[in-house]
Amino acid sequence: MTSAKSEGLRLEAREAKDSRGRPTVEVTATVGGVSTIGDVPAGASKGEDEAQTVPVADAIRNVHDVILPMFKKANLDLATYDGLRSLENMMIDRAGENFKDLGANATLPVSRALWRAAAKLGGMELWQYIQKHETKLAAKDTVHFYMNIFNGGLHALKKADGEVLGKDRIDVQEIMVVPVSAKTYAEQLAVGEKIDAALKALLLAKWDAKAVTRADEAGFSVKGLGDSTEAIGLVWQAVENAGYVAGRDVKMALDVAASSFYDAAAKRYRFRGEALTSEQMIKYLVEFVDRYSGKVLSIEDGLDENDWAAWATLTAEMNKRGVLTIGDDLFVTQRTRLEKGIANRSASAILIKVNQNGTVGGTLDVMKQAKEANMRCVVSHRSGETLDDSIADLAYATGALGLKTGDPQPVGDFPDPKTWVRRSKYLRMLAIEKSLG
Ligand code: 2PG
Ligand code: MG
Repeated sequence: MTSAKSEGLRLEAREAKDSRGRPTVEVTATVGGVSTIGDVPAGASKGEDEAQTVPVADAIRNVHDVILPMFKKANLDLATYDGLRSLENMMIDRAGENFKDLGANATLPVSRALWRAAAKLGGMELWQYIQKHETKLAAKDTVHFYMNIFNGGLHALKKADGEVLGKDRIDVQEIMVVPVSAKTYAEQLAVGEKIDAALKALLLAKWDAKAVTRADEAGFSVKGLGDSTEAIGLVWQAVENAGYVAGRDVKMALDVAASSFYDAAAKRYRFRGEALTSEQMIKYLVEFVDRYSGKVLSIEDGLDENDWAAWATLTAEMNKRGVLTIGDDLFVTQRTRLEKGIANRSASAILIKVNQNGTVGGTLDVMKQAKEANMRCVVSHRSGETLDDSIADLAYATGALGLKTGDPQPVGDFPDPKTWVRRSKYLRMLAIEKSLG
């Protein structure tokens, strides 16, 4: 076998486009006779403490002029787990405070490509490689698909057209269906597709076809339907029309993305045309959960990312009702914010996004930290995605509670596989399942 020492590593970075057509970074790594690709997605509703990015041209330059020479000089063996992790750590140290110097859009594509390369060098799939080396995280639990079929918030709002949240588009960013009685991943995907089709029929029966579109994460949005409560009702109706029993076969999950409509100066949530206090926002969520008792699985970012005290209250209320609270903007997949959240009992679960963290290894470390604190993990895409499907491997290897990666993108509506930035991750889960017989 050719040596996998980083002295002989090649890294080629270039500009690529994400699903919103915005420039992003893609890296090819070549080492020890294998060649792999890694890239980086982008969010629209971002937490303020996410790992920072730099302009794409700077990120590309940082890969070629800073990261690669550093790796060559270190001359570590990528065929060993230590080698991989040491190289990643060097990159983290060099990246500066919260990745501001190198940019997470330089470090993450490199990290992803290296993890894939290391797995390949060991003759393994990425999920197998993670399980082998991260024994504390390895688990066999069923991963639930968090399929976002009704889009709102910043993922649906057309600001340039003067649209207003709560009037033209719903405030809640994501209404997700989670098939809980399906026995296989293939079945989970099929359930999601059926509900997607049922929702489409429902919406087209009520609204003009021109008003019914698909938003950033491929789920539906309706121009002029601004009431989140009404949209939630329609999704339940679609679940039923598709032939499923709410609560038994399918549960609902929301990503409220409350930071995106929180007015920090006034300390009010601009929600459904009103200005709500934290207590009133909690009340809305508690009433929602009570109204659909036994049918709601989790609520993500129900409150603003810095409304720490209210988060603890919300989580206590939801714990009583068996509903998980998930911190996304709250934790930004970072150790220090998660530490604070664990100490304050702010949430019962964490959303995991590799680009919020900056590296794959760093992300796994945060997942370990969450697991040790008995918190669940939901591995997530970003609203601006690529075809990179490695988050499925991450979810599978760790037996995460969920894989949140948008609408199932039924083939009838999405005939071109190049558009399958959401579907490709679900398909990766099916492929893993199939490979295991
Ligand atoms: C979220 C994500 C993904 P964005 O808020 O959870 O659904 O959206 O990537 O825009 O932050
Ligand atoms: Mg979120």
